[in-house]
Amino acid sequence: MTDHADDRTGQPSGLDSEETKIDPPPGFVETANLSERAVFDEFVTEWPTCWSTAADRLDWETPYETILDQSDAPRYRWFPEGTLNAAYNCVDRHLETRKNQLALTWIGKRDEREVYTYLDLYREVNAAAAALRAQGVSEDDVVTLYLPMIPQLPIMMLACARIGAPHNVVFAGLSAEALATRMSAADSSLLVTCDGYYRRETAFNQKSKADNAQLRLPYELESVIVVDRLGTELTVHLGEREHDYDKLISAHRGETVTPVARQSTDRLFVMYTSGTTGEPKGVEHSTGGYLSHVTWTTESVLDVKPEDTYWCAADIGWITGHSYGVYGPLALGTTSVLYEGTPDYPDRSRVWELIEQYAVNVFYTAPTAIRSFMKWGEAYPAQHDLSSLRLLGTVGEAITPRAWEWYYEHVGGGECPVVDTWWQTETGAILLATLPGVSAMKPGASGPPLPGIELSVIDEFGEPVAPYEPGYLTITKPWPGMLQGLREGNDRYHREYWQETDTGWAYKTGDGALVDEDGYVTILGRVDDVINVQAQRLTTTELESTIVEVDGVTEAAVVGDDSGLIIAFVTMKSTAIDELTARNRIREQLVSTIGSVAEPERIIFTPELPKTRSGKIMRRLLEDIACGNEFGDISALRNPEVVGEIDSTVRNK
Ligand code: 6R9
Repeated sequence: MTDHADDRTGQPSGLDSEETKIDPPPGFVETANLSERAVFDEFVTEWPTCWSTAADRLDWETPYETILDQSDAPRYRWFPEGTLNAAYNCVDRHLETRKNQLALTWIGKRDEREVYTYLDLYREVNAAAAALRAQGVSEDDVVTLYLPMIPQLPIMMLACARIGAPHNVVFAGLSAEALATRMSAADSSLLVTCDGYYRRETAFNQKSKADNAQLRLPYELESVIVVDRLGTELTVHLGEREHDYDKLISAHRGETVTPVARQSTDRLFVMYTSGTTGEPKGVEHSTGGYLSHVTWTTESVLDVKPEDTYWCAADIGWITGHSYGVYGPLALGTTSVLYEGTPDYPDRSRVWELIEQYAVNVFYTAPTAIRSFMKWGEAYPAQHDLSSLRLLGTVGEAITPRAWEWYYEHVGGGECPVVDTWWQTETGAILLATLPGVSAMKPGASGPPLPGIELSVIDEFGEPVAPYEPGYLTITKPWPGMLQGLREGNDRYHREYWQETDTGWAYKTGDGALVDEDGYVTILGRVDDVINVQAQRLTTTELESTIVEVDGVTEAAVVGDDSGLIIAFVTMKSTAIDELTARNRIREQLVSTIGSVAEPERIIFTPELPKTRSGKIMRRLLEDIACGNEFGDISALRNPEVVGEIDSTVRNK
């Protein structure tokens, strides 16, 4: 493999494309699910009919007639007349051919193991669906799931899908306040949570967070179901409308619930993500379009086959865990690995040990994890037999060529394609990636758009920019996995995402990007002020407004460094508390208001924040300081003298 001129900066390149193209390994192409280049042409000439390829991977209760209804654009409706049930597609339809195959392999934090065959999953999902019904849940009621990575989470998601109740999964690490906001915004009065969960040796109390959230809600919950995760028996206090999950499910074991036929455009779930204004947005996903797109990409981009053991390392509380940890693999009838632990516990070999032990074929993770693996060193993967691996995936942020190559060589042994998949909570499924059996890979650039996806990189006036010029990434044709709307309504949906152009509607991704002459896209990061921390999108507004609640703090600016960690720059009143106390209070405030993911790596006190003439904090400059980069143009600064001061404070620590 060639060297990269940009490796010293660690920035993704995508520029020296010719030298860095890597063809798919021939051994891989031979068995790839998709290896015909013609697929690109078909999707162009037969768009949107071509998308029936994806929809036809599902079992429909009522067949669809129309592929795409554009009459109310940009509210697009995919496969509108069709009806189907997502749980039926992920569970029931596999019973005939593979009821004894493993659907889920769960590895708990304390090395517990649990496996579910498709038949086991069928029984559990039915019992859970019957239990939800008995709790009064009807079609279209939103059920909130506030659970860590335990089997009850996918079981409950599928149980909701079975009865047509959209789920609203809230990442278990988020705070009581975050849970309450997401529940009330979704108008959800049913909660499934657990007593607590382990992080390393420590047990965390989840139920008390759920209790606190309830106190903040403007209404009373109809029912709370509590999973016992900590002990052999549930010991937390249960209120009047609170139920022990095990007892509840046991009472319904053996019952079957007919899967509810849902309209293709009916909501399968809602998922909250950060918005530009700091208010979370409730992204709603459809049943038919979403599941079609997710299933097709799991097959053609991640190359998952029914007989595979596949491990998506993302938390289910994130969209990646929904699409590629639960729905995609189960719709294909494969074995999905669910891992509750962290990659360095009990030691730094953990991931490689599990891949070897379970003979994992396809592994999908995020650059932040790959960077940790690199830091720990190649000796760890080298100690394990990773020959079962066939394909590696990455998602969540840009991967540098150096990290890409490390993953390719030291994990994939130079024989597994690496797919750098770009997509968003809103897109539901992958939009940009190389097709591993067809296209060459370019380390540092995500792929070209998938067949059927069209994009345009534009300037601030909406004009397309030249190749290699940075601009705003927009998607110019609808796609089946696209969000169906926002809980906050049509106006916000329009405002946040859509722009009318001469050729129709363009979806604004909020990412900066550049495209090379082969159509490969290099993502340059968010254009709004959102930080990706541990795969959670947090807005700078949300973090900063929390910090300034601490007594004595006057102003705060928050950036992500090049490892995706939060660095907070804070100014204090001169007469205020000492720095150590302030530091502790800021940390406490962030953790209690937003959750442990919001804990900053560093808090830097500075007399002033760098501001533009219009008074906007120059976060990009702070980011450069935090990452140790060269500063760009600082001529727009009102107070350039603070730059050197902040920079030396950062470097002296
Ligand atoms: C799936 C997911 C979306 C944002 C997105 C972009 C960043 C995701 C990426 C990537 C560069 C990739 N992002 N994949 N950036 N290369 N392969 O991550 O959803 O949590 O909604 O985040 O993540 O900035 O706009 P979500």
